[in-house]
Amino acid sequence: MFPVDDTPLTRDGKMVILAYDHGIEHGPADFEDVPERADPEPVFEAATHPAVTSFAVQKGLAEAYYPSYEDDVDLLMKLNGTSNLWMGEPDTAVNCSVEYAREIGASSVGFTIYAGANNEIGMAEEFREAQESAREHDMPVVMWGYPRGQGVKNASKPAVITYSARLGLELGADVTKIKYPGSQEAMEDAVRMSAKSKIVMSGGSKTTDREFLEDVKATMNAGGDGVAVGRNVWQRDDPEQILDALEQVVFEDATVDTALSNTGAEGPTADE
Ligand code: FBP
Repeated sequence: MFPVDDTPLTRDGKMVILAYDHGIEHGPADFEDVPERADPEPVFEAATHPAVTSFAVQKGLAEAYYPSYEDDVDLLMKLNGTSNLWMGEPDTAVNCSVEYAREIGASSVGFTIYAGANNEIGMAEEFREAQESAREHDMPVVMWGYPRGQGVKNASKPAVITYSARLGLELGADVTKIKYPGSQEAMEDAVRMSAKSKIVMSGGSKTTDREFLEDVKATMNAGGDGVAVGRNVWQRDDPEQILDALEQVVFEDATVDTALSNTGAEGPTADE
């Protein structure tokens, strides 16, 4: 097994990956409520927070901004991605090679596979090439495990999410990023299925501080290894505050209440 714990992707074997590839995946809609975050600069700044183990972006942002941040930010290059304007079956284009990611300064790479889509086979074959190339360069591989497409009736079903956790292990991902399957028990199943491959929870659309941290805490309690989060950090008014709280929950085993009161990040509860 690749020694992912000895790489900058992890700290004490755990991860807070800050994701900012939404401009390609979702488009300008994700910046509507936070127009200032369409500018990559403040989000690169947020990635310098000590809680963030790696920052996941596409090639264009890395080329344009990473040179100013290479001393303070660890780069996870997302190798594939497709716009929301694409109306076919879920599929994704390979936009960057592992070699070029390394050249720009990435220490790890990320790759989406839409299991259940008509082109699952093509994506898995592209993944093979990237995974083997990453091995040659001693770079960890994070799989964005997002089952969707014709073969998937309900992408939120725990059994489907657990299957994608297993897929990560079987295809040679060091870390598989999965949606939160709805409960700690379901996350325990996913963690069990991923065996030696690590699991991080995908942040999802913006919720309250408490709801988000509760899911992260349940993931850690289930034996998960951290979080890969975008909107729940950079769509907030104060990304630093939620990153302070994440630091406590992921790396210091704090309860959600403790993290919220220590950081002043107490947002409204779900019923308020
Ligand atoms: P979020 O925490 O904002 O969900 O970001 C994680 C992420 O995987 C991004 O890397 C990616 O752009 C997005 O979610 C994909 O989301 P969706 O499942 O809506 O396509």
